[in-house]
Amino acid sequence: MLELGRLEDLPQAYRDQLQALNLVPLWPSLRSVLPPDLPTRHTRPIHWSYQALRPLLMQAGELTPIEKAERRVLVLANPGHGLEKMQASAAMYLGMQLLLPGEWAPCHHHTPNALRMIVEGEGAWTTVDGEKCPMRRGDLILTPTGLWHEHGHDGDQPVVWLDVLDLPLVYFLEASYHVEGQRQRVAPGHAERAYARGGVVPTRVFQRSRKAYPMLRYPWVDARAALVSLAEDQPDLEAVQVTYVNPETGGDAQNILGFYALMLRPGQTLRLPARSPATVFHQIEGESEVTVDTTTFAMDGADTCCAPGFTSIALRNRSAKELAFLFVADEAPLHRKLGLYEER
Ligand code: GTQ
Repeated sequence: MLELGRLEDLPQAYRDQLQALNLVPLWPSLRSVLPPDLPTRHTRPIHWSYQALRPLLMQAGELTPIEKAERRVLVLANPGHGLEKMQASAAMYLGMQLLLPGEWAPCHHHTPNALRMIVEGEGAWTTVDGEKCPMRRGDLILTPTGLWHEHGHDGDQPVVWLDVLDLPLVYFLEASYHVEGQRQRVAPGHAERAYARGGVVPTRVFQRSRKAYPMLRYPWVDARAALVSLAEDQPDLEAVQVTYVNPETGGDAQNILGFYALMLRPGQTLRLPARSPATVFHQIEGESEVTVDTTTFAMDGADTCCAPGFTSIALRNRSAKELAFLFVADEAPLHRKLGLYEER
């Protein structure tokens, strides 16, 4: 490879003249923006233990009333990006949100796409675009870009969920903002019922009534049953995995991030190819182990970890008897749309 000139090789007077005109020589920085063969990744393999963070989240409930927080969230920040950047990866933001009985997180919409993966508690709901979505463990609720959403809680125990947003990307694009609104009027209907059977979808006479995001809640009972059926139907299938899709198009549920549920048979190890997008894993049921290159994380219930892109990943079910279920989020839809997606 060519040895490129350094900034210090240039006369100071020349450098000063460049700076005064807002000009920068490329060659001293060329290798850092276009490194050989492998991109520079600030994302580090990081694990967040739910058992460790839960008491701090509950303490936030005592320290900060919902009126002073709007959204009471502890952000799962990747130190590789700097904690203050609140990024799990280049495009993914993760947060653990707490809502206490009787609380209400007011209605708003924003440009980043959000998703909730419910961690614990009963009786909470998110109303998205007028549809009241009950929140139960493992349920996935979409709040896509621009759709009104608010969270409420009629139960008697704290409710916690994992927020996954494409906020870092949208912020980087200088396109991130929110709009405050009024409490929504709830419309009848639960789209997950209308779309509960794969292969048959509601057919409208007037196509113009079609919604960009027809299904907003993906109940865990259905995703889990799909995984168990898939494993039974194909005993030799290695990757027992389903993708959360838009049931009208068959494409990814959201535009930027991809969402999947994965089942590991008792004792199973599953090796994934190194891929360009970063990936997040969240333990829904059972106990597993996630190895990212040479780093291994023990994943207990509700633990979350992330893997940078271009790393090889191995998933192992630590139990010889029980099934293990992981929720997976990645940046693959974004990489595909941009033509950057790679597997090695
Ligand atoms: O629940 O609407 O974690 O607006 C960050 C920003 C959650 C939310 C977050 C948000 C929300």
